[in-house]
Amino acid sequence: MEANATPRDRAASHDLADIRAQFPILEREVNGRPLVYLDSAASAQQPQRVIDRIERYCREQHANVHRGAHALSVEATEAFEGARQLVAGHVGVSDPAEIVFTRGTTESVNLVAASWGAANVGAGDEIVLTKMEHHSNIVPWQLLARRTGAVLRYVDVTPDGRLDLDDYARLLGPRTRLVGVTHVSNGLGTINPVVEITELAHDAGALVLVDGAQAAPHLMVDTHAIGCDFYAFSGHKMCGPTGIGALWARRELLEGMEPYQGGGEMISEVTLEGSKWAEIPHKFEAGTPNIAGAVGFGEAVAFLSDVGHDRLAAHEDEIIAYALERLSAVPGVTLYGPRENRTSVFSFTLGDIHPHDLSTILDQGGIAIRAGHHCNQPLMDHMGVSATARASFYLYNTRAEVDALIDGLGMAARVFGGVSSTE
Ligand code: C6P
Repeated sequence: MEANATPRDRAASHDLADIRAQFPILEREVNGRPLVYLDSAASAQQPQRVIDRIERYCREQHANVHRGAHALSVEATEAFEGARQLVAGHVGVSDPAEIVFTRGTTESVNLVAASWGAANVGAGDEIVLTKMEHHSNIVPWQLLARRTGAVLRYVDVTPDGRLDLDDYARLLGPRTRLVGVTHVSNGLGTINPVVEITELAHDAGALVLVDGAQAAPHLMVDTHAIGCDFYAFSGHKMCGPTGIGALWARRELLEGMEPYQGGGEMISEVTLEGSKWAEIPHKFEAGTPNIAGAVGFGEAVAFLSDVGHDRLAAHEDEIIAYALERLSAVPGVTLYGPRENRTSVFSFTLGDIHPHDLSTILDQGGIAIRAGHHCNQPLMDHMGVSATARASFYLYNTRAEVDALIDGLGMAARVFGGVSSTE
């Protein structure tokens, strides 16, 4: 802590130390150096209480859900359904039946494309996506378009990394059935104006699916305030385990949709001639679900809620401002994405050093970043690069870790004999 730190700075630093202490992985070393984990946009770390909750479930409560009349099955079902309620609350939803547990954002989008899409999208109908979508909000729609003859249209991205809303307005038309948009770009950090986007889509008679994978961990999300129709997100980006996520949709939409997969759990009656479906959300949860994952996901959102949105947001603002200041001052760094209305995910290149080389050098110093196309190939094509380096921060990251990243970039520039700016 700097010598001229104010009492407020000291309180914030104590607070951060308290949060970091809850994440055991942050104590480990990588390549002989303290771990600096700057890859939370790919997968965030889990606090001890999430690890403990999953362990307690496995050790004391494990049984299949919704099936047995025995005590363990009842307890497991309560834990599973309790988690659904917690996850619902995290996105401002009061009816837990509107939350379908999925494997994550990818499966949530596939569910909507396969179920709602098959029933509502035909030849010549249009689906409007954006050039900054993650592959999981593009490929399921391409599959649907191949099956149905629907047409995909993509909203342009401005040079400063925002959606071109004039282009969006132009693309909407009488054939638009659905707009799919990411709430926060995983490649640029841009926070998209999803309320305005939803209003325009609804005026055109289209539904809206918001990909919340990078928003639910950072922003106060209220699906009703957004007004959208579907909201998809993943547990592992918000301090929960992998293999679990959720789809939110309005009750009447879910009730009107056909099941995504068939099997056990999702039926109320099966005869050799046909079947009747279970009530929502079970209609969309065929087979034994990821019970331990759901329980861990519930604990993760309870953890985030205990930390509190104000604390999360204040920390995020501080890290964004500091990282922007320091990264922008590094000779040869090209930073992608907007300066404002963004989250703490920073894509950049350093001169002509390949992002994979950059990430290897940083890894030698214990610094974990991601390098590549980040499942954003159309966005990369649009920006004219094949890959970027990406540092992403979360509630446990410190200013000292921003400094470590900057020092690591200095080291990489020296190893590669200086950098020539690509700008
Ligand atoms: N992005 C990243 O490093 P899954 O894999 O289903 O949990 O989430 C997919 C997904 C969907 N939308 C957005 C905006 C995302 O960022 C992701 C996951 C990770 O950026 C892994 S590619």
